[in-house]
Amino acid sequence: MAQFEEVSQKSELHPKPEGLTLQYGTAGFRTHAKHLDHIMFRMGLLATLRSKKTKSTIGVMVTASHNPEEDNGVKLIDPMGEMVTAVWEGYATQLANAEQDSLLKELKDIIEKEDIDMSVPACIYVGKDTRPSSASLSQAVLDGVSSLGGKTHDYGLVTTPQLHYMVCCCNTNGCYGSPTVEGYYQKLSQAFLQLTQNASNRTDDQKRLLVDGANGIGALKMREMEPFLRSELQVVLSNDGSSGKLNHMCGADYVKVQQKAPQGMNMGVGERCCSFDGDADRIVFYYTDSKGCFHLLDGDKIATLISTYLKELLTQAGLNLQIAVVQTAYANGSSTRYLEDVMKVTVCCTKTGVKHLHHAAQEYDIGVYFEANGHGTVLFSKAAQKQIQELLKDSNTNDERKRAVKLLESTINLINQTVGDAISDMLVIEAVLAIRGMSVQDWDAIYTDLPNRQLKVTVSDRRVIDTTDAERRAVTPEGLQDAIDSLVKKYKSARSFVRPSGTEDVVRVYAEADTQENADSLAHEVSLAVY
Ligand code: NG1
Ligand code: ZN
Repeated sequence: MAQFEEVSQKSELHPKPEGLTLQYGTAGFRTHAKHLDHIMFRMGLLATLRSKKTKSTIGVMVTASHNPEEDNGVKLIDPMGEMVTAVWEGYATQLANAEQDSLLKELKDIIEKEDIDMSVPACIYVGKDTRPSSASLSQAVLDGVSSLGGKTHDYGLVTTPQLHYMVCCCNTNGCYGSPTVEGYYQKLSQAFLQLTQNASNRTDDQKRLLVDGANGIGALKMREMEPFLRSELQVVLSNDGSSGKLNHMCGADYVKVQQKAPQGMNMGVGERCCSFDGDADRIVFYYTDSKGCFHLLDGDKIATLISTYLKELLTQAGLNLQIAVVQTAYANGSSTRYLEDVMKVTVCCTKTGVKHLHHAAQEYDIGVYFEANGHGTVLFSKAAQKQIQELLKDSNTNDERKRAVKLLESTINLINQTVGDAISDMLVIEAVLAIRGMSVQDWDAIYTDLPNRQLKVTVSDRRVIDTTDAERRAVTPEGLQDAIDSLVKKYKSARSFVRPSGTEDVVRVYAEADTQENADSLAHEVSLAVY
């Protein structure tokens, strides 16, 4: 068949280094960019099959998020903007690891297993981040798609969540918005401007936000979006990519893990600051107090602020909808306690990786999910959105209720429900703080984080560690969990767990305790037990 002939020919231009095996991990394939050309071509092929199978547009994003600039990666985006299913992750690994001479066999195997009608047209949206390797790697994706006769739309430089948004817009016939970067800016900025109209007398100081763009795509897109915000948000951008290296001593991951401010940002005392990661799907906030002490407001604090705000609006609107917050094992113990005991919201814990949180959040009327590292969003069920719309149209709704329902509607429009989105989350937080008249210090004071520490340990084979209970307990190797348990017992308010990373060749160690010294030494002792 001609379609496979072209695959054969073109795949020779994107050869797989013999013996190299890679896995579709927590966020797709991710490794040094030099190993990825054949993976990109093959993901172009797989996305085409997925598009034919689902009769929908599929996205392919070329990025390695918070990883160093030398790395790169790729992930597929399913029709509604979500991650692909576990079965298709398996196909991705199968196709990626096929030696050159068995590529067609594996491809046909997937077509057969999924009973794919190859005459169905395919359409693939492609996006990339600002890494030097992204241009040629995304070209390899385009080659893969065209060799199977699929159509492509190359969005070029976009944030990961922008591409998720485009895919969702396309597959919902524009109901979610218009599938252009401008459409994205318009939808979000209109919602933001509507929300901030409800915050009277904001001073210029309150409108000012320092943004660390991680020297990546988020900085570029923030610049593009600024005019749409009509000075209601005055962004002071640093690490904008003009001189520094991507994610180097800056960005959300650096700030969260190091628990310190990024380099290159000129922070005044008490000023509200935030950092994006390399593909702008994560955000953390922070400030420095008058004693020079650094305060981090991470994904847990973001989830708490947003769920408090939504809960209040639901009460004002008289809507009986269930809110739940979805976290992972990395959530600070204080946040979980606050959410459960004070706010009385349902909290559930899933494995690391947004696909797990996303699925759990879909179970509720309103599911707020955030990883502690700042990756997250809010999902509103169809039924919840319908109730909100109906109440808006109901002429019997009084003014106070109407105001709350309108705020809910604009908040829904401001949130990128397809995936965590640094730009959208930033605007939501700014709007909530403005509406509630809160400073970053007020927000920080909602609860006090337990001191914590995250460490990485390099071992010969991280996969010997297997976990259970949403990764909070190690099942293998034997004796490891007992060792952790007895170390934890030595400290007050302590908790610790280990798990193999899905994006790096390391084991991650997490510990929290009553003091920073104790959290540090517990993390250190547990990492020795991992060797
Ligand atoms: P791994 O490397 O599996 O821990 C990291 C983050 C995840 C998620 C993915 C994808 C931590 C502890 N882990 O996964 O939360 O964001 O990267 O980017 O932050
Ligand atoms: Zn990211």
